[in-house]
Amino acid sequence: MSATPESVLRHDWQLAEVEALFALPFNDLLFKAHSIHRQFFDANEVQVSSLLSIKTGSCSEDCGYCPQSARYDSDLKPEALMPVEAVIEAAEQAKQQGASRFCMGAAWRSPKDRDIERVVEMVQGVKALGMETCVTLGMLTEKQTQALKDGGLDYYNHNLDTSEDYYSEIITTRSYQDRLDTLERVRDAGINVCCGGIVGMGESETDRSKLLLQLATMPKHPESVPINMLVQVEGTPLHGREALDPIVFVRTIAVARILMPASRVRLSAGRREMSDEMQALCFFAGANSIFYGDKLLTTDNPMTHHDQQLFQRLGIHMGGSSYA
Ligand code: SAM
Ligand code: DTB
Ligand code: SF4
Repeated sequence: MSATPESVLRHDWQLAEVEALFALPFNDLLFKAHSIHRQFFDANEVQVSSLLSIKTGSCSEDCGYCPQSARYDSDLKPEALMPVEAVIEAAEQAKQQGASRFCMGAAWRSPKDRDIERVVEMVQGVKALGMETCVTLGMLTEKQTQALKDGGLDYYNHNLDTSEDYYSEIITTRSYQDRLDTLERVRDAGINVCCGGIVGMGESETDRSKLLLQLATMPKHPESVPINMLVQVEGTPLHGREALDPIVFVRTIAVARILMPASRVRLSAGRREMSDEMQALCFFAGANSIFYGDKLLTTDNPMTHHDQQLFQRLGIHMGGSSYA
């Protein structure tokens, strides 16, 4: 992103324009998205991030998709915040596999100040390996955000998940505005923003358009935009939702690429349920980042050797830097 002047990026997208993109014939949409992708990025390069759940389960929130909520019976074993050394060891392994960024996720509504101290030690240890760092810890205060920035954190992940209209159908224990407030704090502190959402939760086409519109009309586009396909976990309220048409998923990636041309669009959760061919279409449509490693936070991801083979078959190379 650093090489792209803000002036070439639009922040004034209108809902009708986004809906018109979604409605384009598939080939026209993909051609447009791919052409834009090539103007901003090496079309054969994909950035890879690995995930680790540093604190698992027992979360007080009621996010309807999430196996880590204490309210649902998802068969998950809760685990306290990990020791720093174990986290660094996991990061080392991810680096050996080829990951350039290490993302640490905690099942918190919001962290306590003493948690932040330990997370900062993790960030420093992972950075010392030469990897980029990302954490996702829930809502932050200004003081906590500053502590993370001072500790050298590169990215903060905080997803909007869906449109403001649909949000209360999925989560009732916090508001859309709470999310926006944390995102603003992160941006103001000078930490790169990783923000996206989940599709396949039963939302409408307009909800998907509104989510992307919300992201693309932020004063600065998020540097990373994860597009997750709902991973359906037994015991969660969203288990059993009708699966999203894969073509609509590819369209969502393409529209994200067009609206936010200089951002990394991440083909995130849900790849295990996708065919190789569908993933190839997503890369053509503008996805240029993935979560890599056998596990997401608590659910399975494709095996690394499978992803390596897929990249080889597609002539894709793993990118080191997250910037264009
Ligand atoms: N507790 C923090 C929070 O919610 O911001 C950080 C961890 S939370 C697990 C990180 C993100 O994972 C969520 O915002 C959501 O977008 C995504 N996520 C969780 N469960 C998912 C699922 N079953 N399928 C797809 N994405 C999911
Ligand atoms: C994001 O957008 N997706 C990741 C990461 N950011 C933190 C999490 C996906 C979680 C999928 C369900 C699980 O494994 O628990
Ligand atoms: Fe908790 Fe985050 Fe899961 Fe929501 S998404 S239940 S806040 S871990």
